[in-house]
Amino acid sequence: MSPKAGEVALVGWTNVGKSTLLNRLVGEKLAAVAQRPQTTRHRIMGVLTLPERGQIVFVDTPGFHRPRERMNRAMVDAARRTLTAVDLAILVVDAEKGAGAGDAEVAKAIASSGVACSPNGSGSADTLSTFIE
Ligand SMILES: Nc1nc2c(ncn2[C@@H]2O[C@H](COP(=O)(O)OP(=O)(O)OP(=O)(O)O)[C@@H](O)[C@H]2O)c(=O)[nH]1
Ligand SMILES: [Mg+2]
Repeated sequence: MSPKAGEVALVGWTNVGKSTLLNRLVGEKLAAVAQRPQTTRHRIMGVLTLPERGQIVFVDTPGFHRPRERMNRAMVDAARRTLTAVDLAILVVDAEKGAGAGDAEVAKAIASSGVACSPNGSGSADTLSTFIE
């Protein structure tokens, strides 16, 4: 099989651990991680090379939240736009808090973008509905 490449977006509500996951996946501290929400303001890419198999470009995105300022609207828009430009979206959810209304909002955005989705990196696209209901 020839090597392949694909883009995978890490999307989710703010402060759920998307940037922490990006750093873990690529094994480098690329994205800033902080206790406060809205830490990531732009898309950040990290490349994972799997010898003989291909490359995965992970795209860390600003967290979804209820934007009040113009800059915050731009952050959420950047996350939404990313959904239209990748091969797969991973819906990142805070496992300690469990899924809530914010995660449902993100799940709806993913569903309406039409991109294939993997909630927390596992399961199939039809499990997205479990976050929305
Ligand atoms: N307990 C625990 N804390 C975590 C985990 N992953 C991330 N955190 C913490 O959660 C906080 C937010 O992590 P980030 O990775 O910055 O979250 P984010 O989703 O990128 O946040 P925004 O960019 O602001 O949307 C930080 O204090 C992290 O150390 C985890 O798996 N377990
Ligand atoms: Mg972040």
